[in-house]
Amino acid sequence: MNAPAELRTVLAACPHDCPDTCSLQVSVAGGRAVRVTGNPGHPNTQGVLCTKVSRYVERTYHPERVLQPLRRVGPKGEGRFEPVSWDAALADIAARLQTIAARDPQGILPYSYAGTMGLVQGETMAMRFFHKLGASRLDRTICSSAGGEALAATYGGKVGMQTRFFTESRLILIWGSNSIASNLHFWTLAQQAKRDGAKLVCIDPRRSETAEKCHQHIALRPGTDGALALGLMHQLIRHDWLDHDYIARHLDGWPALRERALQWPPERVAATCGITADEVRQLARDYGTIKPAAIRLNYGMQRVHGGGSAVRLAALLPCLVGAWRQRGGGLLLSSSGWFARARDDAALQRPDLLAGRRPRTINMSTIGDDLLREASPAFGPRVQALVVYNSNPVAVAPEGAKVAAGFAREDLFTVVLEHFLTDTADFADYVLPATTQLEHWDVHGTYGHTDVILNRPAVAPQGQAKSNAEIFRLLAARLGFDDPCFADGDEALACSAFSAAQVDRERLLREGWAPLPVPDAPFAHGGFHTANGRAQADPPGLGVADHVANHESAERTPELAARYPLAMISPPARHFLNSTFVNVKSLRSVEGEPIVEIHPDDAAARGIESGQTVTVFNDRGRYRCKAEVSVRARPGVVNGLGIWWRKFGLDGRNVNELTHQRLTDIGRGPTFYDCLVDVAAG
Ligand SMILES: Nc1nc2c(c(=O)[nH]1)N[C@H]1C(S)=C(S)[C@@H](COP(=O)(O)OP(=O)(O)OC[C@H]3O[C@@H](n4cnc5c(=O)[nH]c(N)nc54)[C@H](O)[C@@H]3O)O[C@H]1N2
Ligand SMILES: Nc1nc2c(c(=O)[nH]1)N[C@H]1C(S)=C(S)[C@@H](COP(=O)(O)OP(=O)(O)OC[C@H]3O[C@@H](n4cnc5c(=O)[nH]c(N)nc54)[C@H](O)[C@@H]3O)O[C@H]1N2
Ligand code: SF4
Ligand SMILES: [Mo]
Repeated sequence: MNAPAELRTVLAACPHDCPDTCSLQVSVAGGRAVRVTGNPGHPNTQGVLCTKVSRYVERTYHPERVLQPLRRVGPKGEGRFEPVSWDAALADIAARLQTIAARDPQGILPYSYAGTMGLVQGETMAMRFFHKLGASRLDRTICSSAGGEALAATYGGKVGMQTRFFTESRLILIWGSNSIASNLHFWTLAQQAKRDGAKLVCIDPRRSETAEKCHQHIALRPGTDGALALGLMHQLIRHDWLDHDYIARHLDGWPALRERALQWPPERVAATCGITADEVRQLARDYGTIKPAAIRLNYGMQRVHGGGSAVRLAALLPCLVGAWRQRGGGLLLSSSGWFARARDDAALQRPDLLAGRRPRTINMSTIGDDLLREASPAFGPRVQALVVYNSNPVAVAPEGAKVAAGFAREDLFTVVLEHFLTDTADFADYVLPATTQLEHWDVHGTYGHTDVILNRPAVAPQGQAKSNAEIFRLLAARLGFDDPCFADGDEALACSAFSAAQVDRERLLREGWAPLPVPDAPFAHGGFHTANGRAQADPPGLGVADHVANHESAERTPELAARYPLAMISPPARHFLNSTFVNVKSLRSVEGEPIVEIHPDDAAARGIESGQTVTVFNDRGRYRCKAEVSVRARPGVVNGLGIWWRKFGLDGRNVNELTHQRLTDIGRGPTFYDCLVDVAAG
């Protein structure tokens, strides 16, 4: 009998697009990862991981992992491939890209998002490569640009209160966030505050897992948060629950905003939001009188036409009551701005390699239309080559039928760096096997706390997998790019990405994490990151509005609303991470099948029962799934939980078959939750 292999522990980082960015402990025996657990030494992680990432070992050694380069043999979309050598794949890819680049490199488009949030395997070597090439640039808007730009315009950056002090809050508004599913470690802190007497209020059209555990749930109509924020301001003014001193010292543009807020009495807000006037009054009273009051805003509320304005208005509330004065008060949407200040993106991504060229920019949220667009003077050349990494656009981008049609173009050359044959990889000319987080170096900032987390490789790359950075280095070499920056290795990049002045690198290497120097109550005395240090109620050039009606709504498109009377939102399912993990059996079996939640009244009117197959449809398409008749849905709103792979759907489609490509008022973001549909049995 062999002696049991010695168990080794490697400190790593959760790579996923989640505000918690946990510090991981990977147990390794005999060169194989056997377990991933939370690092008890990292305060935010507290030794606990979510169910999904506890399964990371299963995902890494999944029998369907792509472990060698693949070349397409069948029609696009069918996912039939033959193995090829790295040498053959790289030579052909380089030749094809070179041919396109010789005519106009803007015919080449990178497509990536946050499959990993690591700096090294994210946009460092990849950006250098595409900058040197002069490829089209990608506007990475698919998740957070509406809220992010609104927040930055208001406060000068994506900054806010420190997560750990939510334990000291006495009122927490959880606004547009299903924290139990998507921000678990924050939820732990909110629970602690609750035990200490805090009141928790959830503002969300869906009765989510989180909403049902809060003291109060305000189930407003999707896309009406701006009106609610104005209604709260109205009451703060009327009852004089304002911190006049804080406003005078630290807020610009209050007089005009005050006038606008006065147009929003509780009755008007109630009618717009589909809630009661008493709910508005009570919420305002709580917010105006309980201290410290904290808002956990999340991106769920900005996936609608007016998402930017709504975030801007909600974000101003803490200034009005002076909530920033205490460390348990204020607001957190994203903390990523603290990290941006602690690194030099120009040094990492090297935009200087553009050498004066100014390639066009394509918005990732309109990839469906843009892949189908012909060359024109306004658009530039047709997109002729796509290089996809860290993203699964065929499943996650809006108006899926158009996205799939674009990817199916015979004249499009598509390379996908992936772990699995996703919906997107099925359309690739080449699939290149990428390493997972257990197999490469990386370093992570985050958007939900303020610690840098290091990821050391725990095991060797599986099969022939290579890290994204290594793949771009190899492609750079094939294209003859010999700038010294293409020789930088993954480990060196990871260790030097954050400035030594801000991050204790020794500690990072030793403990796997290191904090950024962020004050406990960063804006107690103002000092926002705007040019003049004051918060901006009406940032110049932003075109901010009051409540902005949804693109698809009774207010804006009454004819459409008559035909499609139900609003559909499609928030994430708890056991998936966007479309990641959908192919991990143990997690898929918990989620069961793709479902749409529908309120009992709406179901009864359509003769629909729980468990029945239904068709959700609008002018863009139809999507079949199982109905779940449930008060998780409010009347008039259905919840199509995402994001399933199309190929696991009942009819080879997913919820994005129904969403559209119109954008947000601020930040050019997608409007996934601004979508009218109807549902029929069968
Ligand atoms: N388990 C899990 N965790 C995740 C993800 C995942 O897919 N699964 N995704 C990750 C990603 S990419 C992100 S960006 C983050 C944050 O992702 P978010 O999109 O913020 O996701 P949620 O926390 O689910 O919050 C969305 C909540 O907003 C609600 N909502 C929808 N429309 C509206 C509206 O108009 N107003 C208001 N007030 N609420 C609305 C939804 O019902 C849902 O409960 O989570 C990350 N964490
Ligand atoms: N209807 C609807 N659509 C949505 C949303 C919604 O709420 N509703 N949410 C939107 C949001 S918030 C987001 S952020 C987007 C997310 O969209 P994406 O960023 O595309 O996220 P994922 O679907 O998780 O796909 C990430 C892919 O990256 C791969 N990957 C992970 N690590 C690596 C790596 O190291 N190397 C390589 N090469 N690949 C890797 C994974 O295998 C996975 O297939 O979806 C959006 N789409
Ligand atoms: S997905 Fe989020 S909660 Fe889960 S391990 Fe990763 S960072 Fe932690
Ligand atoms: Mo996201």
